[in-house]
Order: sequence, then C-alpha cells, then structure tokens
Amino acid sequence: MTTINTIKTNPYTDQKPGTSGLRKKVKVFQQTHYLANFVQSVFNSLETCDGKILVLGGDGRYFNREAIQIIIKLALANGFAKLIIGQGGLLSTPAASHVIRKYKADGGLILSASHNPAGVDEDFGIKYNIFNGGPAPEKYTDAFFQHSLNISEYYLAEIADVDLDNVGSYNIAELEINIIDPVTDYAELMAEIFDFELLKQQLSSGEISLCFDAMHAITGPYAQRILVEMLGAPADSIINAEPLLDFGGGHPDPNLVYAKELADLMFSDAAPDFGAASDGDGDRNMILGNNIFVTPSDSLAIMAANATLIPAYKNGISGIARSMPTSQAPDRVAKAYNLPCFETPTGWKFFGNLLDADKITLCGEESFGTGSNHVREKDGLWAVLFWLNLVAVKKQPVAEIVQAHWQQFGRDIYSRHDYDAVETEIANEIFAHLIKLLPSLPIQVFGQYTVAYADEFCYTDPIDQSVSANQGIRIGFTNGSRIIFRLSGTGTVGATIRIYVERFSDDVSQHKADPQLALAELILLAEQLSELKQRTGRTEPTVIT
Ligand code: G16
Repeated sequence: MTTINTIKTNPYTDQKPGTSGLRKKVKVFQQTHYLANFVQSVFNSLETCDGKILVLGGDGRYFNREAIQIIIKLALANGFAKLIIGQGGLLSTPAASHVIRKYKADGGLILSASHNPAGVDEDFGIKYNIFNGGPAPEKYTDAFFQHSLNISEYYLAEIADVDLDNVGSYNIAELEINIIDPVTDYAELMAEIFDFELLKQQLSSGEISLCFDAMHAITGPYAQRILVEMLGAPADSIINAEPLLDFGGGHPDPNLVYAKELADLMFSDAAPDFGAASDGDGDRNMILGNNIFVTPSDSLAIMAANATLIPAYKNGISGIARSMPTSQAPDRVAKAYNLPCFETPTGWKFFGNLLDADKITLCGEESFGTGSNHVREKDGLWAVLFWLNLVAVKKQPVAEIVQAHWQQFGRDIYSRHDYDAVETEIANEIFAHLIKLLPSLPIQVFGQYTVAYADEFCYTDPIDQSVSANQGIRIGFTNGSRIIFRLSGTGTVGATIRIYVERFSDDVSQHKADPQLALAELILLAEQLSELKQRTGRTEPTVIT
C-alpha cells in the first residue's frame, strides 16, 4: 500500500492564472507548498480525479523536472488512474494538446512560462488544459483561483521519484505511468496535414533553403525529427537546436528583437529562402522570407486565403478567428471568400469553443500565434510547415506571396509597442485615465483621423454566451485605423503596457513602407492620449514588433 500523506498548508493569495496559466518567478514557485497548493487547487476544482487520465509535460526549463515529480505524487494521491508523460518531462504545448486529444485524456498540466526567459532567477509557469486539448476557459481558471484562496491541505503519495527518461509503461500502486516519446505523435499528425512528399523533395534538394531558430527551447528535437530526419533538410538548417535549462540565457520570444541572429541572417545577402523561429514551449512562430518579415496578422490572412493548397484544408475552411488586437487583414480575406470571421479577446482559450463547434478552422493572434482545428493550441512548427508547404506549391518566394496578397486585399500596416516592467500603480493610472477619456473621443478629429468609436472590448462567446469584459481599450477611426491599449497577462514583473496600431492602405506605393514611418501619426496620438511617456518617464518602448 502506498502511503498518502495529508499535508497542512496555508493559501497563497497570488495564484490567479493570467492570459495563459500561472506564471511567476522560479523562486516564487519554489516557496514551500506553492506549486502543490496550486496543483491541488486545480484538482479540487475538477469534479473528480478518480480514474482520470492526465497528460504531463513541459518546455524543459529550469524546475521542470522537479515540478513533474511533485505533480506525479499529487496525482497518485488524488486518485488519477493514468499519467501520460513526455520523456524527460518534455512536451511542447501543441504536442501536449494533441496527446490529450489523441489518447482521450481528461486533461493535462503543461509546465511552461512560454516565451519568458528561464533559469533560477527567471520564470516558471503551469497551465491546465481540458479534455479538448485547449487551455482551461475562464470558468475553470476562476475556480482554480477560488480554491487556491481556501486551500488548507493537499495530498502527497510517499513514493520515490519516477524515472522520466525511459519510454515505457508501468504501474506505481494503482497509477499507470506511461512515458512517451514527446515527438512521435506530433510528427505523425504533421505528416497527415501537409504534403510531406513535396516538402521532402524541395527541402532535401535545396530547392527551398531554410533556417529555423529553436532558441535553445523545446522545438529543437521536434524540428530535428521533422525538418531534418523526415523531410531531409540539411542539419545546419536548425540553429540553437539544443534545449537548455535556461534557454541559453536568451529570451525565447520569436520576434525580430529576440531572434536577432535569425533576423540578421534573413536580412543579409546570405539569407536562405525561408526563416522561422519558435518560442520556449513551441506554440509561437515567426515567419520570414529572404529580406522580408511576415507580420503574424498577415500570416493568418495569407494562410486563410491559400488554405485550399494544403492537403488537410483542401476542401476549404469553415471560418476564421483573430484576437481583438490582431490586425483586420484576416477579416478582408473572410469577406472576400464569404467566410465567418470572429473577433475574440487575447488568449488562445477563447478559440476553443469556436473550433469545437466547427465555426472556424484557422485562428491566430498578433502575438506570434497561429493554429487550426488540428489541436487546441497555437502551433509554431505547424505554422512553419504551412508556410513551407505554401512556398513549395506556389514556387514563389515568401516576399512575392506577401506582395501578391497585398495587391489583392490591400495592406494592414501594423505595429505593436511594448513598455515592459512599468510600475503597476502607474500602469493602472494610465488605464484609468484612458477609460475616463473614452466617452469624449467619438467624432473628435486628430489630423487625418476621426474617431468612430472608443470603448473597452467586451466579448460574448457565441457558443456558450459567457461574457468576458475589460479585454482592452479600442479606439477606432472612420478610415478603419485602430489604436488598442492592453495590459499584458503574461508578464511577471510589474505591468507590461501594449499599444497596437494599424492603418489600412490599398495604395501599392505603401507596400514597401516602413510601418514605423507609415504609422508615426497614430503612434504619436496613442502616446499623447495615454500620456504614457509623461506618466512613466520612458522615452521609448522596450520592444517594437
Ligand atoms: C499567451 C496566450 C496567447 C496570447 C498571449 C498574449 O501566449 O497563449 O493566446 O496571445 O499570451 O500575451 P499578453 O497577455 O502578454 O499580451 P503564450 O505564448 O505566452 O502562451
């Protein structure tokens, strides 16, 4: 008989999940009972754990293995029947989503702080995904938080640490532990979606040359298996391929600032045809061509416009969804093809109901996330393969594909300015000030921009009618331009203020325009309306994408 210990504990008051799970500094997670409190609160909020199947894995960052051992003991003590764990404790977020769906698990715990840096002084995170493979919707995360505020004990099985490194299945007491290869199921799924024959032909012959930056995070082994071993790309097509506990000290956020090595290469004379990067847990993607960066909003629009060229979507797509701050480029494609188009709050969890109801096939966010109904998470390598498949079928460079899209639909010139680690109180004051300003803005004229509406985004889910209020400030102009203000839900230090600006242009001469110049008037207006610079003392954003 395995001994189950009841451990007395006290609640922590800061375990409210953010945009994507609970993210904190490693040192916060290492506090006595902290992780166990949260996981027990998740388990307490489920109807029952008895006989259930749970998937477990993470992005391999510092504290991943320790956390997994604690969770195994909690899961056994709480009555789970089976744990499916990625070998070495590894599973990318999209792979975990697929494994939950494929093996009909009841849910999964994914250990990751996504694109946030890793290491003893950096970030860790944990999120719960439900039976459909998607991030727990708000009614779940609210329940986790409520339980965490009232927790007084948790349950821990007295067992030795489990061997995570050998694939296989065995029992500890009544709990079946199944250690699986983290890549195989996912790679098989990709081979069902894309034309692997065509890709193999073009990648192994060098017809398409590529550079994929795994940023020393989870996608290294996935890219190695799929791009190199299955599709025949040269081994040096992957850079920073080895996953490291601290992601090599880098910031595994695939954008032009943090994936600088890749960006420099793609804008040099030595640029290959195709460049891409993914993030810490493998759900984000950045797409580049020779001397061109594809914004995530354009990427979604271009995917939607060309979906029928990809085997899995050859019969067409049911609809598209984008998060509110994502540009309106996908909406133009939806309109042209007479497809339903949905605008959801930021956070992948809001796409789950639409995907389950087959209202949409493709969805995406400006925050370097795109995905489809194949899983219930955004999916970095899927996006890379989608683009490679597109380039292979069209036999056109990325830049030509993008230019042709703009010719047909016009260009939504877009940029996001981030101000990181702003004092929380100051950030709250800025938002309070903006909210106060909103009623006075409509019909005011600022240079060439007349305000059409100014509000706080509130979303009613079309499937279950749940309402999510306060999802960011929108200022829309009569010419379709927008300024959006949002507070990040994934940061761990102070507050991160995001300003998103977009302007539509169907003037071909604007197709080469630098977004910072083309958007200068709107950016200045956003800074003036929010009084951001005066209030924070900052002179420029931390990151511009
Ligand atoms: C997470 C969510 C995304 C969301 C992003 C926004 O990304 O999964 O759906 O778009 O956060 O972040 P923020 O609230 O900071 O703007 P990830 O990749 O961190 O899991």
